[in-house]
Amino acid sequence: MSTKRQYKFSFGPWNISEGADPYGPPTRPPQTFDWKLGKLKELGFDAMMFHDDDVVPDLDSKSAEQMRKEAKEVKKKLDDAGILAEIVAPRLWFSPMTIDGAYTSNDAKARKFAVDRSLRCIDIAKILDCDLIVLWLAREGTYLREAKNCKRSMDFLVQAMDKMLAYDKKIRIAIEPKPNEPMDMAYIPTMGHAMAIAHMTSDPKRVGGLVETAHAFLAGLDPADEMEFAMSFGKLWSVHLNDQNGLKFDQDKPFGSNNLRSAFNQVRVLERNNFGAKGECVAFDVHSFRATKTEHMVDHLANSRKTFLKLVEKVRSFDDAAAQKLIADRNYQALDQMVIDHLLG
Ligand code: XLS
Ligand code: MG
Repeated sequence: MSTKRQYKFSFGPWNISEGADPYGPPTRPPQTFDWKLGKLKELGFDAMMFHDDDVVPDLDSKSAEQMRKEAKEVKKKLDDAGILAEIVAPRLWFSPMTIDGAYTSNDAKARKFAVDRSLRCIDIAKILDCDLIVLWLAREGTYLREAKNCKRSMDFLVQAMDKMLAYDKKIRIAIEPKPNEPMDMAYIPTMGHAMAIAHMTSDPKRVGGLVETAHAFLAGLDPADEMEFAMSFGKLWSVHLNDQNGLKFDQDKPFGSNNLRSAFNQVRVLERNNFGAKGECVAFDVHSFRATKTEHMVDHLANSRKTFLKLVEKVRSFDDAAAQKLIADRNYQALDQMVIDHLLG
């Protein structure tokens, strides 16, 4: 294994899941936070990503003092394990307040709830020594476009982010685009939309992006291009690597499980843009298959990391000079076969 630049890896407590889906109950027993943290360390990961209520369960029912107490307890566990908190995301999609949207709800009370909850998320992040807030805009969209007004929704999103940027001068926001699910049509579906709205905020240099492989596929886009587009702005601040088999519900399959050529190109763009050099983590936002047995319930994380590292070696051993000669000769058939041969070799 090359000893060149190393990557830092991350996953969230929700990535060790019990296998329930909309059509059936759990197939595996729930595990404790301590068990999951122990497994994260055992598997050679460096950081954990969080929703705010992964740190402080039932957050909306907790006082500021209780929230701080519980967040400090988690921080101590992370410190004792030598594990970083990579990101904290406000989980705005469960509350009855956000049934019709959070930041872009038609109801001003819901919009206020969403911002207030996001400021508490920032409080939690600060206690975990984390400066990166991820906004996956789960409920920002519509079931029918006539119910909302896109320009008004963009104004609401900018206002919400401006309140977060004003609340704490160090915090950064990474928008995680997704074109749908749970909404029929989401706002901010791609990295292009995320970069555009970032430039409408009061402090654009503190608003960047996070690309999730499956979300790019769901938008009919190439995840590697979405990543390199964000990196062309210097604004790819995390990635959620996983995989997806076609345009259906977000499968969060293990990295490389379906689209190995795409996985190779995702790693290739991260490599050539020195992703991670400023502390960015490679996170695997993956789930076990529902049929996975309890004794194998973290293997999808170990496998995703193993596949990533094998592809790093494939990228580093790819004959770029030979590829450049074929490109100069516009011999793309040979280039195509060269990549295939390299991946199969
Ligand atoms: C869902 C998102 C979610 C965020 C964190 O599709 O990927 O997992 O990354 O809430
Ligand atoms: Mg994700």
